[in-house]
Amino acid sequence: NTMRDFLRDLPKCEHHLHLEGTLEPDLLYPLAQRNNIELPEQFPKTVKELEDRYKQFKDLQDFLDFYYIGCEVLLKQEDFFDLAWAYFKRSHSQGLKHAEVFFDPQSHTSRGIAIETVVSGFQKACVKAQQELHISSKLIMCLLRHLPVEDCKATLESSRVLFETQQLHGLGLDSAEKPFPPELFAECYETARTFHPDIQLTAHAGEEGDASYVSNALDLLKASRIDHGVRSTEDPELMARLARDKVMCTVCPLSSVKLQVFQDVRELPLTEFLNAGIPFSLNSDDPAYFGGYILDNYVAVQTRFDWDLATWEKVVRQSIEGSWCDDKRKNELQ
Ligand code: ES4
Ligand code: ZN
Repeated sequence: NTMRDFLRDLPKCEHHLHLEGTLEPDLLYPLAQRNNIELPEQFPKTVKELEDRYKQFKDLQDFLDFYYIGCEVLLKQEDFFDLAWAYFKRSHSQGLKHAEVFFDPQSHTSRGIAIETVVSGFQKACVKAQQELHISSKLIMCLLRHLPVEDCKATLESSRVLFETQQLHGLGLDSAEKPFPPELFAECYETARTFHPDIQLTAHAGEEGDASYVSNALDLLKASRIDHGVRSTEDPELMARLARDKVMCTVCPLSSVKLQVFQDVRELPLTEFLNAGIPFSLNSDDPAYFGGYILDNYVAVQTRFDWDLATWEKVVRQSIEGSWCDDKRKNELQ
């Protein structure tokens, strides 16, 4: 298949990937067994039943209900390592070169797991991915916006040293977007900016929430990147701002269809972003839940948009340019 081969060979960067969202059903059950975790009564009993349930989600919350149950099978440093290593191996076969990946410490610390256990497991996988697969990576800690802000502040304090020592590079904001707007987390982001001069800030906005969520993430959180951002098209002034300030939107094609933000990949505002000069990248979000890793997302886009070589070169160049790695690494990626 020449289209898939062409897209596989592009040097791909991923900027919107939840490590907990890479938990495949065929790893979920063995981990539950290995850790003696009892899944809820109504939870599907087999890999096949679970895969069937993942074929469609009603909305973001319907997906999140499964995602947080999945998190419960992760306990030990090795579990976090195994999860991330499986992601890197699989994505390497799809042409991934650089990954900036999210994780949700509160999904684990709420169960009595130390944040250091989570981070050290993920970190080991990142080191191995660099050494054996030549994939560079950065860890982005996300705050869960549906939890009390006080809980988020405590999590932030517990992560201070991890940012100071640059084991963590970025802060993000995820989980149910509505009714938890960016303004609730302005103080958290302000605190995070004191952790390290090079800390990078992003936030999920404009997926469920309207364009004002995107504007407020820029104004009040001082985010330099927006995760999803697809509803920015509703506000022409915001579109002009995203282009002028080169704010990258991390678009997730298969995710947005699975969560019924759009009925088809064709409806994603990629042509609008290209015409407006807004940089974006294409990402897999939660590949174990949404039916595809990074290359599958590239293929889904090409099947609908039929871009020419020059457009793909531009999209690839912008995803490298918008990455949070140094210029030396960006040059290697070209
Ligand atoms: C997520 Cl798709 C999405 N949106 C918001 N929060 C999330 N956490 C994991 N996947
Ligand atoms: Zn996401």
